[in-house]
Amino acid sequence: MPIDKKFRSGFVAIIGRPNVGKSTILNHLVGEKVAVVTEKPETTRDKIRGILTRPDAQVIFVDTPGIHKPANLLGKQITQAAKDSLLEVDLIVFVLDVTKGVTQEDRLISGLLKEAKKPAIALINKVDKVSKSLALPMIEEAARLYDFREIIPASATKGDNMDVLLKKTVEYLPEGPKYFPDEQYTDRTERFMAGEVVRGKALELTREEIPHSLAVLVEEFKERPKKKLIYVRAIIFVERHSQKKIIVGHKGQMLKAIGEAARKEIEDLLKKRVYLELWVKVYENWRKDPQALKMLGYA
Ligand SMILES: Nc1nc2c(ncn2[C@@H]2O[C@H](COP(=O)(O)OP(=O)(O)OP(=O)(O)O)[C@@H](O)[C@H]2O)c(=O)[nH]1
Ligand SMILES: [Mg+2]
Repeated sequence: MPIDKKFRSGFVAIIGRPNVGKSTILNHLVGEKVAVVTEKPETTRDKIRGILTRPDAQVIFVDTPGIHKPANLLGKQITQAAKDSLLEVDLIVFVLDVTKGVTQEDRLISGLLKEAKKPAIALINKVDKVSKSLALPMIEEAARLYDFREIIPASATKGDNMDVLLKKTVEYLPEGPKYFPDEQYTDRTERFMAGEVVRGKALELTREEIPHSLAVLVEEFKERPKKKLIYVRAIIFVERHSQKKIIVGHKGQMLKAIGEAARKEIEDLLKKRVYLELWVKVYENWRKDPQALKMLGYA
């Protein structure tokens, strides 16, 4: 390696429709569970930065909410957040789902790419689910959407071609400074991450009934050095009483399961012991309420 090798750095937005695997890709590249992944669309609601630092480069990946036709104020605000992120990055990774083909929403997003006029890589994800003969025509179709620098078929869950994505990403970044210290892997606070884990577990464990009416507010996040643990109190908001009943479950079993799974994952993430207290509250139509969105950090 030449001694004067340049240090490259920059911001890379990961965009795409809901559920194509953006957060899975982020987590894989950064090597930590930075963003919540579930099998349900519209899991990610905030821009979340995941940071990868190597001797020769620092890449700040920006995971974004899936871009879709918004059905309410929450949807509008999160789609807008994804669109805004295109303006502040050096490179865009546009993720498509090979099992769905190129959809109407993908075309809408390629329109945003044309407006942003930024270098972009297309990542055709989930190729582990189809035969090669299906992936090839998808690459050709994707090539017609935008003048991509690269089109990479990949599987984020299997890790296939994630190394290629990273290699190409670094190649397209400019020379630049180290923006974050070596050990930092996200710009989000531990408090925020704890809330996200709770939301993820509640989504995961309750299946279809609840989908998007869930929000989590971390009311208290306190280190208790004497007891060597972190005390977390969080409220799970739902929109209706019937949903509250599902979250609490028969004799509180569901809430207990959510709490236990979330506590374990928060402990893994923060590498500290955690005491987690969960409450469930009904907040009617919070997704249409500007004040609620503000309180929950979505505005
Ligand atoms: N088979 C397969 N499944 C994948 C792959 N990548 C992601 N998934 C699954 O797809 C689902 C959605 O993944 P996410 O990473 O949450 O997708 P997302 O694009 O961040 O979704 P939103 O946040 O809702 O926009 C999860 O069940 C993942 O496990 C892949 O390469 N192959
Ligand atoms: Mg996501």
